[in-house]
Amino acid sequence: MRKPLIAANWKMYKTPKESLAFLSEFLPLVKDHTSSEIAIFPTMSSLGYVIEATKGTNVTAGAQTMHWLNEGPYTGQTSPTMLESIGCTRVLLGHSERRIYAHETDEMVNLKLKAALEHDLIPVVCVGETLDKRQSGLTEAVLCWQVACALNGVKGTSCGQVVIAYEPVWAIGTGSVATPEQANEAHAIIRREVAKHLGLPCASGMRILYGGSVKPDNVASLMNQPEIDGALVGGASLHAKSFHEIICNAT
Ligand code: G2H
Repeated sequence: MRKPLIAANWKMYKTPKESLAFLSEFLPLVKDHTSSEIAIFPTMSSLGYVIEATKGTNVTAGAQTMHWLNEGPYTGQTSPTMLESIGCTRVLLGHSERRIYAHETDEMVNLKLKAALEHDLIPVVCVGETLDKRQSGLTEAVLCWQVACALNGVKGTSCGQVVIAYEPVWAIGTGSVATPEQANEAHAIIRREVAKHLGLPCASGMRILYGGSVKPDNVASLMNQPEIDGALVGGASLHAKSFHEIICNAT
């Protein structure tokens, strides 16, 4: 049985003060929630504050990206060791906005995934096709390629914590959500590919989240699909009430 994970990706929104204001409204709303795991990925400047404020609660926090090395002359980067040192337990990898604007490649995502596993950071690896690729009938090829690259050299024995997020690029922040059936089909493709690399037990235990214009009114139909194990929520996670509503409607 895969426990759902509902995660907020705050992208480049919220100062530390705004992040803490969100939490003071949000934490009481979800304090008795047990049917899914809840995670928040704030900006790097808010991460330490969010980790401190969520200690001892049912909400965990993670970074939106990281480098794969522990230290070095890489201006602007944060390492896995540094994340570990502030009590960070999760990291988002390969989000399409990182792939597009920071030129993150499949090879980098793979290095980051292996580094995350070495440091006991629970990775959420994002994959997804562009509209162009979908319209050219290449959705399956893109997803299998991205999953295969990300998992290259990862052992089935260390995959227990890996989460994958399917985020069709054409559905991100656009309001055009994938239909539940489209999403389910993509998740099934991803799970089959994971099984090829890491074995069936690992694939059937792995959580695959859907991301892309998730809202309080569409999350239930997505979560009703057998292959969908949670959601990665951007815009609708920025307000405590709507993120709480998503969490309630998801399970
Ligand atoms: C996809 C998603 C969160 P939004 O990027 O990762 O954002 O829900 O705003 O489409």
